Parts: sequence; C-alpha cells; structure tokens
Amino acid sequence: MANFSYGILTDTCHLGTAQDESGPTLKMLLQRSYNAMKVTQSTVPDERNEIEKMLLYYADDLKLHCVLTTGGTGFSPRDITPEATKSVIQRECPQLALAMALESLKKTYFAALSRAICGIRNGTLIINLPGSKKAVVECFNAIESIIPHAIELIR
Ligand code: MTE
Ligand code: CU1
Repeated sequence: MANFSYGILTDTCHLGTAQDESGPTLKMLLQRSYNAMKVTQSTVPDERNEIEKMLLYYADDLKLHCVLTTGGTGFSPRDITPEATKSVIQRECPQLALAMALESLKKTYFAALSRAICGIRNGTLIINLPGSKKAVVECFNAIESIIPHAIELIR
C-alpha cells in the first residue's frame, strides 16, 4: 500500500483567490491512511482540455496507480471534471461513485449535487471528489478501505 503512487488534481474554479484546502487535506489523508510516499499534487484551471491533459500525464506518463481529482463536479457551467474524466477512462466504475454518494447522502442531501464519476484507464484508477474540504474527507472515508484492493485488481 505504501508504495502505490497517487496523483491529486485540483480544479481551481471554485477557489477564486482562496487557498486550496482540498488538495493538501487529501494528501494528508493518503499519507495517514496508506503511508503513501509517492503523492503528486497539482492544480488546473477549469478548462476541460487542461484537465484531460493532466489526467493523461498522470496516467500515461507517470503511470500513477490512482488519481483523485478534487472539485469541478457540481452543476455550475464551469464544472467539467466529470466530462474530462469520462473522455480519458476506458471503463467506468459506477459503484465506486455510488459508495461515496451513499455515505455522503447520510451527511448532507447536497451530496446529490455532485456528478462525480470513477473509472479506469489502463493501470490507473481515476476518482472524482467534490471540492470542499469537508466533502473530500467524507468521500475519502467512504472508499478508503476499497482503494488499495481496487488498485491491486487493475495492475
Ligand atoms: N459530499 C459530501 N460528502 N459532503 C459535502 O459537503 N457537498 C456537496 C456535494 N457533495 C458535499 C458533497 C455540494 S454542496 C456540491 S455543490 C457538490 O458536492 C459539488 O461540489 P464541487 O463542485 O466542489 O465538486
Ligand atoms: Cu454546493
């Protein structure tokens, strides 16, 4: 588990001038839960092709085992992370998204406003998370125990 490599990609659209909290929070969670040593973190503007380019870089060039995106899953016109994800994955994993949704809905009905999807591109598992720190923690907790086994299965 410790030697799996992770990528974090944060959509900056919701940030404005604020500092991103979701990326650093997720990095801390990956380190705490998995002792993850290899965590690559970056932010992208809410441009579909920029997000796709980074997802492809993470998956095809860096060959990361798991990429988690934060933000850009909502209903605003600028939220396009799920669309960018859909265009790079080869197989969708709807039940992984469902697992997050089921837990999230126990915390807030506003979880219905996330369009997050999950899928696989070659040996990389790609997971969309909503952008708030609270949502990142809640969604990660929902799938924390599943991610390592999922990675083992697709390698
Ligand atoms: N999921 C959890 N677990 N907890 C939350 O607080 N917030 C929701 C939803 N999912 C939330 C959540 C809200 S208010 C929105 S608008 C959507 O995620 C989309 O967030 P995003 O646009 O930052 O991706
Ligand atoms: Cu919201």
